[in-house]
Amino acid sequence: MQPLSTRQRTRALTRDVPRTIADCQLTHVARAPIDVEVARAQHADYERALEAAGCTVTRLPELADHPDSAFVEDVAIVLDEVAVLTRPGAVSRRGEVAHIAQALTGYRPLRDITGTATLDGGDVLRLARTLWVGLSGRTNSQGAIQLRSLVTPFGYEVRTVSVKSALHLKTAVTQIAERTLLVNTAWVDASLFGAYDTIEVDPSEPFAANAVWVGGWVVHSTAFPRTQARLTRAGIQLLPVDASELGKAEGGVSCCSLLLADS
Ligand code: CIR
Repeated sequence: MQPLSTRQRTRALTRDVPRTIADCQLTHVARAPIDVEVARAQHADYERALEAAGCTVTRLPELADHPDSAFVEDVAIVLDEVAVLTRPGAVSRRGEVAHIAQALTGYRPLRDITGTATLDGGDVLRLARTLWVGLSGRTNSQGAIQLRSLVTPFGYEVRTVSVKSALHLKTAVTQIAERTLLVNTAWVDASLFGAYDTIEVDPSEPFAANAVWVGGWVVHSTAFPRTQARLTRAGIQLLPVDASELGKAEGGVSCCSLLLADS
């Protein structure tokens, strides 16, 4: 791992957990009571893990009218050259977009997904200059087509992948090292990512494929010890966090931040 001083800084945008989080969208998870204070404490630990990985964390203010607003990953795709504001598949989440636009102004030029296209950031996995877009219950093919037209001028390729049984593509696969992906092969066809090595989640931990790779570290939920043992054996440096309370809102670790390479 490079020493911190020679690495490019990464800014992580997070948003305070709203007091209304119990009213969140749920698709594959049964509703259970959520303790807002516990969720906030875990969210703060997550921010500390990002800082330990070398990020500068900027926490955006609470949006009490938007129960899912801590899941900032879904409302923008931030690249070095541009930020694409999404049009979330869940109607209840569309009001979050104007707020993230405000937060991103000044960091990147902004573009929009419009019309009947839908796109959730959790469905966009960037691997080098390729954006893999999961076609899911939240993201439609028009969303992928619009994203392609917005990012092609910057030299990105957009490829689509079908997502089965998972909320988002990044529920099923995330990058955990330069050439390595963490994947649940029951939910996504890993052979598509041929050039990458893969580590499969432990079969008893289907939700374990979601991780944040930043600064040479992997932030990953302690709910998945068997998968973490696999990662440790593979030499992956983990920053484990308890994300169980936000997990009740169907949030993984990646969805709680937007990472921006600071220039
Ligand atoms: C939702 O259903 O939209 C939220 N309750 C959870 C969003 C999780 N986002 C993500 O994994 N990227």
